[in-house]
Amino acid sequence: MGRTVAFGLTLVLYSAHAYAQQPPSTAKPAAPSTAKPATTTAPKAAASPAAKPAAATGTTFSATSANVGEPGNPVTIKMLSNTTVTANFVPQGSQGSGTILREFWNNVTGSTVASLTSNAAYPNSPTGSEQLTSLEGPTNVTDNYGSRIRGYIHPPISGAYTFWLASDDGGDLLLSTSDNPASATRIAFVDSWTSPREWTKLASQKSAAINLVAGQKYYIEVLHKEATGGDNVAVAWQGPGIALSVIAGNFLSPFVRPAGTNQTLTVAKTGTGTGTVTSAPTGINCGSTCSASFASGVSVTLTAAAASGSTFAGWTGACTGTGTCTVSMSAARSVTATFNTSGGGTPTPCSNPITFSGSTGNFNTTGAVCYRTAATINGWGCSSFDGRTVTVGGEARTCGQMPVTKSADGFTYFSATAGAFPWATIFTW
Ligand SMILES: [Ca+2]
Ligand SMILES: [Ca+2]
Repeated sequence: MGRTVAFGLTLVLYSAHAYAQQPPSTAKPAAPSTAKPATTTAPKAAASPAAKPAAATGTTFSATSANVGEPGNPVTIKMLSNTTVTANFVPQGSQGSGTILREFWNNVTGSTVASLTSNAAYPNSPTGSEQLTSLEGPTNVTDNYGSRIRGYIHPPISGAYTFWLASDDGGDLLLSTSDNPASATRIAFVDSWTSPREWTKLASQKSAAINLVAGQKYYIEVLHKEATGGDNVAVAWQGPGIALSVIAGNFLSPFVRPAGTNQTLTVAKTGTGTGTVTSAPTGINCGSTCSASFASGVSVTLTAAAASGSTFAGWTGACTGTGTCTVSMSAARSVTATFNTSGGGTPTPCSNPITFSGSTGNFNTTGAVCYRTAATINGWGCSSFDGRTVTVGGEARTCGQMPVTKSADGFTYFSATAGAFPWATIFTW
Protein backbone atom coordinates (compact mmCIF):
# COMPACT_ATOMS: atom_id res chain seq x y z
CA MET A 1 0.00 0.00 0.00
CA GLY A 2 1.21 3.51 -0.76
CA ARG A 3 1.26 6.15 1.92
CA THR A 4 -1.83 8.16 2.52
CA VAL A 5 -1.05 11.72 3.52
CA ALA A 6 -3.65 14.40 4.03
CA PHE A 7 -3.12 18.14 4.07
CA GLY A 8 -5.67 20.78 4.88
CA LEU A 9 -6.83 23.48 2.50
CA THR A 10 -8.04 26.76 3.95
CA LEU A 11 -9.90 29.30 1.87
CA VAL A 12 -9.56 32.87 3.09
CA LEU A 13 -11.92 35.44 1.75
CA TYR A 14 -9.97 38.67 1.42
CA SER A 15 -12.19 41.47 0.35
CA ALA A 16 -12.27 45.20 -0.14
CA HIS A 17 -14.69 47.26 1.91
CA ALA A 18 -17.70 46.89 -0.33
CA TYR A 19 -17.55 43.15 0.03
CA ALA A 20 -17.96 43.48 3.76
CA GLN A 21 -21.49 44.69 3.11
CA GLN A 22 -22.37 41.30 1.74
CA PRO A 23 -23.56 38.42 3.90
CA PRO A 24 -20.55 36.13 4.33
CA SER A 25 -22.53 33.08 3.36
CA THR A 26 -22.99 34.32 -0.18
CA ALA A 27 -19.28 34.28 -0.84
CA LYS A 28 -18.38 30.81 0.26
CA PRO A 29 -20.02 28.39 -2.09
CA ALA A 30 -16.77 27.05 -3.44
CA ALA A 31 -15.16 26.21 -0.16
CA PRO A 32 -17.00 23.22 1.26
CA SER A 33 -16.77 20.91 -1.67
CA THR A 34 -13.20 21.69 -2.64
CA ALA A 35 -11.46 21.98 0.67
CA LYS A 36 -11.31 18.34 1.57
CA PRO A 37 -10.44 16.17 -1.37
CA ALA A 38 -6.83 16.22 -0.26
CA THR A 39 -7.85 13.44 2.08
CA THR A 40 -7.29 10.86 -0.53
CA THR A 41 -6.16 7.34 -1.05
CA ALA A 42 -4.21 8.24 -4.13
CA PRO A 43 -0.75 6.69 -4.22
CA LYS A 44 0.91 10.09 -4.22
CA ALA A 45 0.55 12.67 -1.51
CA ALA A 46 -0.73 15.24 -3.91
CA ALA A 47 -4.11 16.21 -5.18
CA SER A 48 -5.20 19.17 -7.22
CA PRO A 49 -8.49 20.53 -5.98
CA ALA A 50 -9.78 23.54 -7.89
CA ALA A 51 -11.05 26.46 -5.86
CA LYS A 52 -13.41 28.73 -7.69
CA PRO A 53 -15.02 31.33 -5.47
CA ALA A 54 -18.18 32.96 -6.72
CA ALA A 55 -18.51 36.69 -6.44
CA ALA A 56 -21.22 38.11 -4.23
CA THR A 57 -23.77 40.45 -5.73
CA GLY A 58 -22.20 43.82 -6.39
CA THR A 59 -18.66 42.51 -6.44
CA THR A 60 -16.41 40.97 -9.00
CA PHE A 61 -13.91 38.25 -8.28
CA SER A 62 -10.54 39.70 -9.16
CA ALA A 63 -7.95 37.00 -8.61
CA THR A 64 -6.76 34.40 -6.24
CA SER A 65 -3.30 34.55 -4.78
CA ALA A 66 -1.33 32.49 -2.34
CA ASN A 67 1.66 30.19 -2.40
CA VAL A 68 0.10 28.42 -5.33
CA GLY A 69 1.83 30.01 -8.29
CA GLU A 70 0.00 32.24 -10.71
CA PRO A 71 -3.26 33.75 -9.54
CA GLY A 72 -6.33 32.95 -11.53
CA ASN A 73 -9.87 31.74 -11.32
CA PRO A 74 -10.23 28.85 -10.86
CA VAL A 75 -6.92 28.29 -9.16
CA THR A 76 -5.52 24.79 -8.91
CA ILE A 77 -3.73 23.82 -5.72
CA LYS A 78 -1.31 20.94 -5.57
CA MET A 79 -1.63 19.64 -2.03
CA LEU A 80 1.98 19.16 -1.02
CA SER A 81 1.53 20.98 2.26
CA ASN A 82 -1.13 22.75 4.26
CA THR A 83 -2.23 25.55 1.96
CA THR A 84 -4.00 28.82 2.46
CA VAL A 85 -5.66 30.44 -0.52
CA THR A 86 -6.69 34.07 -0.48
CA ALA A 87 -9.62 35.13 -2.61
CA ASN A 88 -9.91 38.83 -3.32
CA PHE A 89 -13.32 40.19 -4.08
CA VAL A 90 -13.16 43.65 -5.56
CA PRO A 91 -16.22 45.87 -5.53
CA GLN A 92 -17.55 46.51 -8.99
CA GLY A 93 -17.09 50.10 -10.05
CA SER A 94 -17.33 51.40 -6.52
CA GLN A 95 -13.95 53.16 -6.63
CA GLY A 96 -13.18 54.46 -10.07
CA SER A 97 -15.74 55.89 -12.45
CA GLY A 98 -14.55 53.79 -15.37
CA THR A 99 -12.57 56.24 -17.46
CA ILE A 100 -9.52 58.49 -17.49
CA LEU A 101 -8.84 61.66 -19.51
CA ARG A 102 -6.50 61.55 -22.51
CA GLU A 103 -5.45 64.77 -24.23
CA PHE A 104 -3.34 64.84 -27.38
CA TRP A 105 -1.31 67.37 -29.30
CA ASN A 106 -0.86 66.78 -33.04
CA ASN A 107 1.89 68.10 -35.30
CA VAL A 108 4.57 68.06 -32.61
CA THR A 109 7.87 66.54 -33.73
CA GLY A 110 10.43 64.77 -31.57
CA SER A 111 10.57 61.49 -29.71
CA THR A 112 11.05 62.71 -26.12
CA VAL A 113 8.53 63.84 -23.53
CA ALA A 114 10.40 67.14 -23.38
CA SER A 115 9.54 67.81 -27.01
CA LEU A 116 5.87 67.75 -25.95
CA THR A 117 6.17 69.73 -22.74
CA SER A 118 8.28 72.44 -24.40
CA ASN A 119 5.73 72.94 -27.18
CA ALA A 120 3.81 76.22 -27.05
CA ALA A 121 0.47 74.40 -27.26
CA TYR A 122 1.26 72.36 -24.13
CA PRO A 123 -0.49 72.09 -21.75
CA ASN A 124 -3.37 74.46 -22.42
CA SER A 125 -4.18 73.92 -26.09
CA PRO A 126 -4.47 70.22 -26.92
CA THR A 127 -5.65 69.25 -30.38
CA GLY A 128 -8.33 67.13 -28.75
CA SER A 129 -9.24 64.90 -25.84
CA GLU A 130 -11.14 61.73 -25.07
CA GLN A 131 -11.96 59.40 -22.20
CA LEU A 132 -10.13 56.07 -22.11
CA THR A 133 -11.77 53.03 -20.50
CA SER A 134 -8.43 51.67 -19.32
CA LEU A 135 -4.98 53.16 -18.86
CA GLU A 136 -4.01 52.49 -22.43
CA GLY A 137 -3.91 54.91 -25.34
CA PRO A 138 -4.55 54.05 -28.97
CA THR A 139 -1.94 52.13 -30.97
CA ASN A 140 -0.47 53.18 -34.32
CA VAL A 141 -2.82 56.09 -34.91
CA THR A 142 -0.49 58.66 -36.45
CA ASP A 143 2.96 60.27 -36.28
CA ASN A 144 4.38 63.36 -34.60
CA TYR A 145 2.00 63.72 -31.69
CA GLY A 146 2.15 63.76 -27.93
CA SER A 147 -0.39 62.80 -25.34
CA ARG A 148 -1.12 63.21 -21.67
CA ILE A 149 -3.32 60.77 -19.76
CA ARG A 150 -4.21 61.87 -16.28
CA GLY A 151 -6.65 61.24 -13.50
CA TYR A 152 -6.74 59.02 -10.45
CA ILE A 153 -6.20 55.41 -9.55
CA HIS A 154 -8.33 53.83 -6.85
CA PRO A 155 -6.51 50.88 -5.29
CA PRO A 156 -9.12 48.29 -4.25
CA ILE A 157 -7.05 46.79 -1.46
CA SER A 158 -4.32 48.33 0.69
CA GLY A 159 -0.89 47.01 -0.07
CA ALA A 160 2.15 47.25 -2.28
CA TYR A 161 1.61 47.95 -5.96
CA THR A 162 4.12 47.91 -8.80
CA PHE A 163 3.61 49.80 -12.04
CA TRP A 164 4.92 49.30 -15.57
CA LEU A 165 4.93 51.76 -18.49
CA ALA A 166 5.02 50.71 -22.13
CA SER A 167 5.48 53.56 -24.60
CA ASP A 168 6.45 54.32 -28.21
CA ASP A 169 8.28 56.59 -28.35
CA GLY A 170 9.27 58.19 -25.05
CA GLY A 171 7.04 58.22 -21.99
CA ASP A 172 6.99 59.24 -18.34
CA LEU A 173 4.74 57.76 -15.65
CA LEU A 174 4.04 59.98 -12.64
CA LEU A 175 2.22 59.07 -9.45
CA SER A 176 1.29 61.27 -6.53
CA THR A 177 1.24 60.34 -2.86
CA SER A 178 -2.31 61.77 -2.77
CA ASP A 179 -4.90 63.20 -5.14
CA ASN A 180 -2.77 66.33 -5.44
CA PRO A 181 -1.00 66.62 -8.83
CA ALA A 182 1.64 68.83 -7.24
CA SER A 183 2.94 65.84 -5.31
CA ALA A 184 3.35 63.62 -8.37
CA THR A 185 6.82 62.28 -9.10
CA ARG A 186 8.10 60.15 -11.95
CA ILE A 187 8.07 56.47 -11.02
CA ALA A 188 8.89 54.89 -14.40
CA PHE A 189 9.89 55.99 -17.87
CA VAL A 190 10.71 54.88 -21.39
CA ASP A 191 13.47 56.82 -23.11
CA SER A 192 13.43 54.87 -26.37
CA TRP A 193 10.36 52.81 -27.27
CA THR A 194 8.61 49.54 -26.53
CA SER A 195 6.08 47.40 -28.32
CA PRO A 196 2.46 47.57 -27.13
CA ARG A 197 2.24 46.10 -23.60
CA GLU A 198 5.90 45.15 -23.69
CA TRP A 199 6.69 45.52 -19.99
CA THR A 200 10.18 44.11 -19.68
CA LYS A 201 12.34 45.78 -22.33
CA LEU A 202 13.86 48.44 -20.06
CA ALA A 203 14.60 48.45 -16.35
CA SER A 204 13.21 51.99 -16.16
CA GLN A 205 9.75 50.82 -17.27
CA LYS A 206 9.08 49.27 -13.86
CA SER A 207 8.40 51.24 -10.70
CA ALA A 208 9.46 50.34 -7.22
CA ALA A 209 6.80 48.71 -5.04
CA ILE A 210 4.56 51.50 -3.76
CA ASN A 211 2.23 51.18 -0.79
CA LEU A 212 -1.27 52.42 -1.54
CA VAL A 213 -4.30 52.61 0.71
CA ALA A 214 -7.72 51.34 -0.32
CA GLY A 215 -10.43 53.97 -0.31
CA GLN A 216 -7.98 56.71 -1.26
CA LYS A 217 -7.41 58.01 -4.77
CA TYR A 218 -4.01 58.83 -6.18
CA TYR A 219 -3.24 61.25 -9.00
CA ILE A 220 -1.59 59.47 -11.92
CA GLU A 221 -0.23 61.01 -15.12
CA VAL A 222 1.29 59.60 -18.27
CA LEU A 223 3.21 61.81 -20.66
CA HIS A 224 3.79 60.23 -24.05
CA LYS A 225 5.53 61.35 -27.22
CA GLU A 226 5.46 59.71 -30.63
CA ALA A 227 7.78 60.77 -33.43
CA THR A 228 7.32 58.32 -36.31
CA GLY A 229 6.74 54.63 -36.93
CA GLY A 230 4.72 52.63 -34.43
CA ASP A 231 3.11 54.33 -31.46
CA ASN A 232 1.49 53.11 -28.28
CA VAL A 233 1.26 53.83 -24.57
CA ALA A 234 -0.13 51.83 -21.66
CA VAL A 235 0.31 51.40 -17.92
CA ALA A 236 0.04 48.10 -16.07
CA TRP A 237 0.04 47.36 -12.39
CA GLN A 238 0.30 44.42 -10.05
CA GLY A 239 -0.84 44.43 -6.47
CA PRO A 240 -2.79 42.54 -3.83
CA GLY A 241 -5.22 40.38 -5.71
CA ILE A 242 -4.34 41.94 -9.05
CA ALA A 243 -2.19 40.12 -11.57
CA LEU A 244 0.06 42.14 -13.87
CA SER A 245 -2.44 43.79 -16.21
CA VAL A 246 -3.31 47.10 -17.84
CA ILE A 247 -5.07 49.22 -15.23
CA ALA A 248 -8.77 48.70 -15.85
CA GLY A 249 -11.34 51.46 -15.94
CA ASN A 250 -13.05 50.49 -12.70
CA PHE A 251 -9.86 51.50 -10.88
CA LEU A 252 -9.66 54.86 -12.72
CA SER A 253 -11.37 58.21 -12.73
CA PRO A 254 -10.62 61.26 -14.90
CA PHE A 255 -8.78 64.35 -13.74
CA VAL A 256 -10.89 66.91 -11.93
CA ARG A 257 -9.46 70.34 -11.32
CA PRO A 258 -9.50 70.97 -7.56
CA ALA A 259 -12.13 73.53 -6.65
CA GLY A 260 -11.30 76.78 -4.95
CA THR A 261 -7.71 76.97 -6.04
CA ASN A 262 -7.96 79.69 -8.66
CA GLN A 263 -5.25 82.32 -8.81
CA THR A 264 -5.60 85.89 -9.99
CA LEU A 265 -3.50 87.31 -12.79
CA THR A 266 -3.36 91.11 -12.88
CA VAL A 267 -2.04 93.11 -15.82
CA ALA A 268 -1.05 96.77 -15.49
CA LYS A 269 -0.13 99.10 -18.32
CA THR A 270 2.30 101.98 -18.11
CA GLY A 271 4.33 104.23 -20.37
CA THR A 272 3.55 107.09 -22.66
CA GLY A 273 1.85 105.00 -25.30
CA THR A 274 -1.14 102.69 -25.48
CA GLY A 275 -1.83 99.09 -26.38
CA THR A 276 -3.72 95.98 -25.39
CA VAL A 277 -2.76 92.77 -23.60
CA THR A 278 -4.64 89.51 -24.21
CA SER A 279 -4.27 86.07 -22.68
CA ALA A 280 -4.40 82.42 -23.74
CA PRO A 281 -6.41 80.79 -22.30
CA THR A 282 -8.83 83.68 -22.55
CA GLY A 283 -9.67 85.85 -19.57
CA ILE A 284 -7.46 88.92 -19.93
CA ASN A 285 -8.39 91.51 -22.58
CA CYS A 286 -6.73 94.67 -21.37
CA GLY A 287 -8.36 96.80 -22.85
CA SER A 288 -10.67 96.96 -19.99
CA THR A 289 -10.40 93.48 -18.46
CA CYS A 290 -6.98 93.59 -16.86
CA SER A 291 -7.51 90.97 -14.17
CA ALA A 292 -8.75 87.40 -14.41
CA SER A 293 -8.86 84.22 -12.39
CA PHE A 294 -7.14 81.06 -13.62
CA ALA A 295 -7.01 77.56 -12.21
CA SER A 296 -4.00 76.99 -10.05
CA GLY A 297 -1.08 75.56 -11.98
CA VAL A 298 -2.27 76.64 -15.41
CA SER A 299 0.23 78.39 -17.68
CA VAL A 300 -1.10 81.63 -19.10
CA THR A 301 0.48 83.29 -22.11
CA LEU A 302 0.11 87.05 -22.46
CA THR A 303 0.52 88.87 -25.75
CA ALA A 304 1.01 92.64 -25.99
CA ALA A 305 -0.10 94.57 -29.05
CA ALA A 306 0.87 98.25 -29.32
CA ALA A 307 -1.68 100.71 -30.67
CA SER A 308 -0.89 102.73 -33.75
CA GLY A 309 1.74 105.34 -32.90
CA SER A 310 2.99 103.31 -29.92
CA THR A 311 5.58 100.63 -29.40
CA PHE A 312 5.63 97.83 -26.86
CA ALA A 313 8.66 98.44 -24.64
CA GLY A 314 8.55 95.24 -22.60
CA TRP A 315 7.31 93.39 -19.50
CA THR A 316 8.13 93.88 -15.86
CA GLY A 317 6.88 91.98 -12.85
CA ALA A 318 6.24 88.28 -13.43
CA CYS A 319 7.71 88.54 -16.95
CA THR A 320 10.66 90.21 -18.62
CA GLY A 321 11.63 90.91 -22.20
CA THR A 322 9.58 91.99 -25.15
CA GLY A 323 8.28 88.66 -26.47
CA THR A 324 5.18 86.81 -25.36
CA CYS A 325 4.96 86.36 -21.61
CA THR A 326 4.08 83.00 -20.06
CA VAL A 327 3.33 82.83 -16.35
CA SER A 328 2.61 79.72 -14.33
CA MET A 329 -0.37 80.34 -12.07
CA SER A 330 0.95 78.49 -9.06
CA ALA A 331 0.30 81.75 -7.17
CA ALA A 332 -1.28 85.13 -7.84
CA ARG A 333 0.75 86.99 -10.49
CA SER A 334 1.13 90.59 -11.57
CA VAL A 335 2.61 91.72 -14.85
CA THR A 336 3.18 95.24 -16.15
CA ALA A 337 3.30 96.02 -19.85
CA THR A 338 5.00 99.25 -20.97
CA PHE A 339 3.81 100.94 -24.13
CA ASN A 340 5.58 104.11 -25.32
CA THR A 341 4.75 106.55 -28.03
CA SER A 342 6.84 105.79 -31.03
CA GLY A 343 7.40 109.55 -31.55
CA GLY A 344 7.52 109.39 -35.30
CA GLY A 345 10.75 107.44 -35.30
CA THR A 346 13.75 109.73 -34.92
CA PRO A 347 14.67 110.89 -31.41
CA THR A 348 14.91 114.64 -31.23
CA PRO A 349 17.93 116.34 -29.64
CA CYS A 350 17.33 119.26 -27.29
CA SER A 351 19.05 122.64 -27.66
CA ASN A 352 22.43 123.65 -26.22
CA PRO A 353 23.11 120.28 -24.61
CA ILE A 354 25.66 119.70 -21.88
CA THR A 355 27.52 116.44 -22.46
CA PHE A 356 27.92 114.24 -19.40
CA SER A 357 28.89 110.73 -18.50
CA GLY A 358 27.40 108.81 -15.59
CA SER A 359 25.71 111.66 -13.76
CA THR A 360 24.98 115.29 -14.58
CA GLY A 361 25.82 116.59 -11.12
CA ASN A 362 23.63 119.45 -9.98
CA PHE A 363 21.86 121.32 -12.75
CA ASN A 364 22.72 124.54 -10.84
CA THR A 365 19.55 126.09 -12.19
CA THR A 366 15.82 125.96 -11.52
CA GLY A 367 15.33 126.48 -15.23
CA ALA A 368 15.01 123.99 -18.03
CA VAL A 369 18.09 121.99 -18.99
CA CYS A 370 19.33 119.80 -21.85
CA TYR A 371 21.89 117.07 -21.22
CA ARG A 372 23.26 114.37 -23.47
CA THR A 373 25.52 111.34 -23.17
CA ALA A 374 27.19 109.05 -25.69
CA ALA A 375 27.36 106.20 -23.18
CA THR A 376 25.29 103.07 -23.54
CA ILE A 377 22.40 103.44 -21.13
CA ASN A 378 21.34 100.38 -19.19
CA GLY A 379 19.26 102.42 -16.81
CA TRP A 380 18.79 105.94 -15.59
CA GLY A 381 17.05 108.07 -12.98
CA CYS A 382 16.36 111.56 -11.65
CA SER A 383 17.15 113.21 -8.32
CA SER A 384 15.47 116.22 -6.64
CA PHE A 385 13.22 116.54 -9.65
CA ASP A 386 10.35 118.22 -7.79
CA GLY A 387 8.11 119.86 -10.36
CA ARG A 388 10.25 118.93 -13.33
CA THR A 389 9.28 116.59 -16.15
CA VAL A 390 11.68 114.95 -18.55
CA THR A 391 11.75 113.89 -22.18
CA VAL A 392 14.32 111.60 -23.77
CA GLY A 393 14.99 112.23 -27.42
CA GLY A 394 11.87 114.39 -27.41
CA GLU A 395 9.58 111.64 -26.07
CA ALA A 396 7.92 112.04 -22.68
CA ARG A 397 9.27 109.69 -20.03
CA THR A 398 8.79 109.07 -16.37
CA CYS A 399 12.13 109.11 -14.57
CA GLY A 400 13.96 105.86 -15.24
CA GLN A 401 11.52 104.63 -17.88
CA MET A 402 13.18 102.46 -20.47
CA PRO A 403 13.88 102.06 -23.26
CA VAL A 404 15.70 105.18 -24.36
CA THR A 405 16.90 105.68 -27.93
CA LYS A 406 19.99 107.44 -29.21
CA SER A 407 19.64 110.17 -31.76
CA ALA A 408 21.34 109.90 -35.10
CA ASP A 409 24.45 111.65 -33.78
CA GLY A 410 25.06 108.87 -31.22
CA PHE A 411 23.93 110.85 -28.18
CA THR A 412 20.95 110.23 -25.95
CA TYR A 413 19.29 113.57 -25.12
CA PHE A 414 17.59 114.29 -21.79
CA SER A 415 15.54 117.45 -21.54
CA ALA A 416 14.13 118.49 -18.15
CA THR A 417 11.66 121.33 -17.60
CA ALA A 418 12.08 123.97 -14.91
CA GLY A 419 11.62 122.87 -11.30
CA ALA A 420 11.92 123.95 -7.66
CA PHE A 421 15.50 122.87 -6.97
CA PRO A 422 18.74 123.86 -8.72
CA TRP A 423 20.51 120.77 -7.35
CA ALA A 424 18.42 118.35 -9.42
CA THR A 425 20.43 115.74 -11.36
CA ILE A 426 20.05 113.03 -13.98
CA PHE A 427 22.15 109.92 -13.60
CA THR A 428 22.71 106.99 -15.95
CA TRP A 429 24.50 103.66 -15.85
CA1 LIG B 1 3.23 56.49 -35.55
CA1 LIG C 1 7.37 55.59 -32.85
